[in-house]
Amino acid sequence: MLSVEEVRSSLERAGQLHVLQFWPELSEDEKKTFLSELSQLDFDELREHCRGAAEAATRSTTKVDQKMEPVPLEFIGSVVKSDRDTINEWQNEGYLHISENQVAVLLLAGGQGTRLGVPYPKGMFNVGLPSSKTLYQIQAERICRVQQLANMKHGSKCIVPWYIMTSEFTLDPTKKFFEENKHFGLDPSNVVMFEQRMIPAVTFDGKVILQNKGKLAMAPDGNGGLYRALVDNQVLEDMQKRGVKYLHVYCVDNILVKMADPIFIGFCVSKQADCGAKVVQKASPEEPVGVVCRVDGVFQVVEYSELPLEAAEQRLPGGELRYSAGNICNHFFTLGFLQEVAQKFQSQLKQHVAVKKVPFVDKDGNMVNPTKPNGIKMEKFVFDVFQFSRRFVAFEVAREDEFSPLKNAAGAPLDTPSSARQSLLALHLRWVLAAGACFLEAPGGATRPRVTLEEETLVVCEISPLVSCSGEGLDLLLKDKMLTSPFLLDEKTAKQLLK
Ligand code: UD2
Repeated sequence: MLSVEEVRSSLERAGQLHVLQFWPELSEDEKKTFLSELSQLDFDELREHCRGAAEAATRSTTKVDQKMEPVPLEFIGSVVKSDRDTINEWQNEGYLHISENQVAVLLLAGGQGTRLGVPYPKGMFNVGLPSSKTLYQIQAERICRVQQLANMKHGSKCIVPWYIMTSEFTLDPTKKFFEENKHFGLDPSNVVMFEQRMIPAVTFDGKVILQNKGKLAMAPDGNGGLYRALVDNQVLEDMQKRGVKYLHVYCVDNILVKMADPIFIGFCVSKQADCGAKVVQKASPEEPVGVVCRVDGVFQVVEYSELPLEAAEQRLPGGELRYSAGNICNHFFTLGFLQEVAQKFQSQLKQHVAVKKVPFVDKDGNMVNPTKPNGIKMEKFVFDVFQFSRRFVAFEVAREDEFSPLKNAAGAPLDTPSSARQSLLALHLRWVLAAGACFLEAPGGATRPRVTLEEETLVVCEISPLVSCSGEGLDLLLKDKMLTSPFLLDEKTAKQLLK
């Protein structure tokens, strides 16, 4: 740890001496904690960061829309438009790589989940399914199942390691939650948590913001902080040691996320891609998803916060949105590509500017909760490495099967706990009906032979990922069965049905 004198002179050189304004007022314990926080800063980097943030605040945003073009069709694969044989080929290829321990999943879970507004990591959220499972448990069980399916197909005993990027906000509670839940049946040595960096929020004139008298206002450096965190924590070395070749990277809040999706992996590998992104058709011009497109001929995602509304609203003669390839934060990378990014490009990633309301202590020592934006948070985005790809592919999937994010608290119009729960229940109901079962008694009491898909919001039907993670195998269990709502198919019920 540095001495306070060393910190003082470094801060002075970085133009940030105000950080120690309240030092004499701090208790011994507070001084110790603050000094330890400050000692970890790289002061040259801090100076650059503050300078860059202040400059970014004055810079007018460069207009991307004139340079944008949609992704040419030949770069988009589609699970929606492909025939069953082609999908099976991709799936078989994916399972082969999984069975050979070449596939890992990587969860981006360092965000603060501000919009959802719960004081714990989003992955611990329970959306109110009959099973009460949290997002983390659902994801863990999907990993178990995908391993099991690969083993059944190939007689292997494979492992899909789960890398979880956390931040200062989420690491401890996430670790504790996994321990308390015995890693949901996974071997703890195959669940690797690592931490991304935090960076200070800065005023418009380039001064670090004090959250209180003895603490900087820090925020995670965006999900593009992944690449630096991979280097900081030697995660790529761990992957290499395990023989991992392909990574499926995803964001924590999509309740429908497929883990190590064999079809997506198989598609990307068969196209010899080093980098890929799943997309869904954007639902509306305003939907808060980035669009996968080309800018100046280079593949990129233009984030929703940076896409001018006029561009988002453009339509083709048939009425479809011109920029319709909605990013769902679900990406494929080869390990080789990530190694190259880590070595050559990681430090060149673009810094995006987010202007935010950052609570702070003013120069008179008063705590202020600003009513209008007062600070800048700089963030990197995970998809900003697409531009370095040698072969990029996009893969279109069906929204109702694969995308329903939990972003907002109950009461918001979209992407809430109830919309996430309903999307999962509706998907499971579709699987059950496709497997040849029917619901005997429709809710409301009437006895009718089957429920129609239009009634799906009334039927509660949940399938444990440990029994089926994409609808597979349900015909064996459920064909011609008469079910009643609520129906929860877990491993125990599955065993009984097989008797
Ligand atoms: C993300 C995508 C957006 C779209 C949307 C779909 C980015 C930059 N944007 O937007 O294009 O696909 O998701 O739901 O990917 N995270 C970290 N560290 C951070 C910040 C975020 O790990 O410093 C994680 C976060 O925990 C979450 C994921 O990144 O799992 C996405 O973050 P978000 O929910 O803030 O992103 P959003 O909805 O603005």
